[in-house]
Parts: sequence; C-alpha cells; structure tokens
Amino acid sequence: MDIAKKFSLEGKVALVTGAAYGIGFAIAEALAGAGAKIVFNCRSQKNLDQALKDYAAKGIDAHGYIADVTDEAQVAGLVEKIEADLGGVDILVNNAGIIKRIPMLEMSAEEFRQVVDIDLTGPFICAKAVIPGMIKKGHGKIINICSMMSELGRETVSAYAAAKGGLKMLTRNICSEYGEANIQCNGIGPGYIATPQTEPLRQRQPDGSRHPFDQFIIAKTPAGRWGTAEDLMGPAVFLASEASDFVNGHILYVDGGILAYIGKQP
Ligand code: NAP
Ligand code: GCO
Repeated sequence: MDIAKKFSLEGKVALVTGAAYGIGFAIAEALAGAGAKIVFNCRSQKNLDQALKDYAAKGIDAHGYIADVTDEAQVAGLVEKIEADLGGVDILVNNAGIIKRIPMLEMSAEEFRQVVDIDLTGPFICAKAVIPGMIKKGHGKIINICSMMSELGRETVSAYAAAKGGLKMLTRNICSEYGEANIQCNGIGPGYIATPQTEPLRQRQPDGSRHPFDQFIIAKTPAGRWGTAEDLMGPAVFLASEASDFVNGHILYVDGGILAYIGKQP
C-alpha cells in the first residue's frame, strides 16, 4: 500500500471559512501543500485582497470570496459559485469564529447570541450548504474547529464555551446523520494558539514582563509553550484525507497536553 497516497488531497476542493489569516490560513496552506484547491471566505474586501496576496506569496492559487457564515443566502451563493467554478466542495473546514471575553453577568443576550451565531450556527449553515453536494459525490470531509472550551470553562467566556461545546455535539450529530453517505465529520480542538484572537492574552505588561495569562497558559501546558497555527497543519491534513476514512465524530485535541494535565503541583 502507498501510505503517502492516503494523505494526498490531489484533485480535492477545500473550503476553509474565515481563512484570510490566523488558524484558517495555516490550515488552508497545509491542505494546499497536500494537493487541494483552496477556497476561502471572509467578511471584508480589505482582508480578502491582503489574503490573496499572502496566498500568492506562498505559491497558492487560492479562490477568495466575501461571505458571512451567518448569512444563509450568502453561504448558498458561495457554494453555488464553487460548484460552478471548481466542481463542488470535497472538504469543508468550519474555522471562522469570534470570542467575546466578558463576565457573564455583564454580557448582554445580544452579545451572547452574536458569538453563538458565528461559532455554532455558522458551521451548521455551512455544513448544510455543502452536504447535498457531498452526498452526490459519494464522499465528504467536514472539520469543525472546536476549542479547549468544548470541554472546559473559564471566567468571561460563557458564550464561547457554550458555542464550542455545541460545536462538538454538532460534529457528532453530523457524523450520526451522514456517516452512511460516506461523510466524515470530525473536530480539531486547538489548545492555546498564538494568533490575533489570543493576542490580548499575550500582551507584554507596561514593565515588559509577560502577561499573567500568558504565564498561566505556559504553566498549564505540559509542552511548556503556546501552540502555533503550524501545529494544526498535520492534524488537518489527516482529517481531510482518506487516511482518516474510518475516523468519524471524533474531536482531535491539539493542545500540547492541556486536557491531560491537572496543573503544576505547588
Ligand atoms: P482569528 O485570528 O481571530 O481569525 C478568525 C477568522 O474568522 C478571521 O479570518 C475572520 O475574518 C473570520 N470570521 C469571523 N467571523 C466571521 C464571519 N461571520 N464570517 C466569515 N468569517 C468570519 O482567530 P483564530 O485564532 O485564527 O481562530 C480560528 C478558529 O479557531 C476560531 O473558530 C477560533 O474560535 C478557533 N480557536 C482558536 C484558538 C486560539 O487559541 N487562537 C484555539 C482554539 C480554537 P474577518 O473578521 O476578516 O471576516
Ligand atoms: C480564551 C481563549 C480561548 C482560546 C481557545 C482555547 O480567552 O480562553 O481565547 O478560548 O482561543 O479557544 O482552545
């Protein structure tokens, strides 16, 4: 058996949502490296133009579109365009997401809904838009970007934890409903990854010392460091490829060991 071939994405079309930068960009770069054609969306023309330049600089001929994952009509239009231009989506990575760090008693219901809308309803809308095409093709891979907060809580992230916990269960449900159609739906649960989303948690203090949260994360991670978006590349290629065809409804935590660890003893 040619095992390397099992990891190849040659001839596949991958839609990575919110992949103008951050984790989505790195995952798209990895899928392109394995042979996939890359399509991404984001919400602003400015980010789209910059991302197209960044992909081109890496030698990747990415197709970028403006579409908000919470808007069913925009997502349906995006999937129609991909079907017309490239022949339909084989791999969907539900990456687009936001966080609001606000103590629960200070958070409005509207703010809570915004997070759930993007982080949970968005993946539902995108999956719903691509599954019929995947059924016709006879195969499909859906990767939902979950979180430590799919398993753990912490102060200030109630909406995000509720959404990412829900995304874990949406993953298992898509697996349950469409496994028979040869669609595998799995999640990646990144640990604490250095991206723009977590930048406020790593900002240096006025005296130049590390942010207390930055120190807390390093102590809580057996690997002793923050993750990088590159740490997610191998797991994404695995879950997008034939190598994982009997892996379904699984959340692969890529966290340097956080979930296995009780924390440093005093
Ligand atoms: P990021 O740097 O803030 O990037 C988020 C991306 O999502 C941006 O490209 C953003 O683009 C896009 N986006 C947000 N709302 C969108 C919408 N409604 N429609 C379309 N695109 C939208 O975040 P990241 O750290 O790379 O995180 C990516 C994913 O990984 C998120 O789901 C996040 O929750 C998850 N995650 C991150 C970490 C971490 O430590 N960084 C850990 C675990 C999980 P525009 O705003 O330009 O549209
Ligand atoms: C936070 C963080 C997170 C991470 C990530 C962990 O404020 O605690 O932003 O929630 O981004 O999702 O896996």
